[in-house]
Amino acid sequence: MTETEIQNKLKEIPGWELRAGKLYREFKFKDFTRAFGFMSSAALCAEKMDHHPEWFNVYNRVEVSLNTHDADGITSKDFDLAGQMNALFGA
Ligand code: H2B
Repeated sequence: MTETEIQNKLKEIPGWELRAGKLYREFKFKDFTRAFGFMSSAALCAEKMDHHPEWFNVYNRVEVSLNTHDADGITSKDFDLAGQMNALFGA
């Protein structure tokens, strides 16, 4: 996807931005249990899609970076997973 295509698609998925060539969003939760529950659900979505996030968790915070290494860039799969994560998060 071109930078313009990416910027246009980003408008459809609240909270996500382009950072270092990847789709990036920080999710914040009430506590660790909720953060980890989100990660468990997202992991099942990711596995089903065979598309896996790069992520970092400390306590109630989950930082997610998405790209498609097979394509060396951002593809519709990244937007698909980002949308599913937003749906799980509820925003
Ligand atoms: N996840 C992500 N984020 N990008 C990929 O290119 C990718 C993946 N490729 N998960 C898949 C697995 C590939 O390596 C396997 C062999 O299908």
